[in-house]
Amino acid sequence: MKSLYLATQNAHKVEELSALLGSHFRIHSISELPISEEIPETGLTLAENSMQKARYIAERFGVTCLADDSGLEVRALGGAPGVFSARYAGEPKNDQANCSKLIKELQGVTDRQARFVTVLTFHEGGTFVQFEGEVLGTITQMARGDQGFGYDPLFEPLGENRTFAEMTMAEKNKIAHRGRALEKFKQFVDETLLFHDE
Ligand code: ITT
Repeated sequence: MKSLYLATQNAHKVEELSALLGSHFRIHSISELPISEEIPETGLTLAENSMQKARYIAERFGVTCLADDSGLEVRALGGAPGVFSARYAGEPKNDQANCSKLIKELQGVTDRQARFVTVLTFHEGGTFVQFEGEVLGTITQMARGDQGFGYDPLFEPLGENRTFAEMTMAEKNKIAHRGRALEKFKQFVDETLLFHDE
């Protein structure tokens, strides 16, 4: 089975990605690599940042890796926080402060439509390929639930009356942005048969 490094410093992403990829790869976290600094993210789009994270790890350590850049886009806020989702309330990254800011920004706003988007970058031997996944939903008036991470307590996917934070990881993974992008990646892996011999 081929080794795959997850080019993320977010433990929740590692958990979600590992749960869905474990049968395809021997999964490694980059906490196993000698890296203490934050991986730079200076792009203006999710695709750029995802690529930047994958290249940073692939080029420094010569490993096959998968990076994830994700964001929440809120229609009434013109797509914000978007690519700035992790630091919406400023430095240092803080999920609770981000959620509080979002609730405040949407006070009295009736259009609550939003979407989560993930761009995955698979980097191997100097080449790369990207996969996108999205999920549509609405932003609730108040935080609900204690599962997941980030904006999960405020996001109710379309057709559901629970937020992502009120679902198990398996329930969220089935319908969420990251799970959908991963399904495309797994299909690519199966179709290209690149990894079946190792
Ligand atoms: P890495 O860059 O190390 O992967 P990060 O947390 O900084 O970790 P991003 O740059 O992709 O990741 O930031 C995305 C932010 O969007 C993240 O911090 C959360 O606030 C939010 N987010 C992403 N996916 C989410 C999800 O599935 N549920 C809730 N919030 C999510």
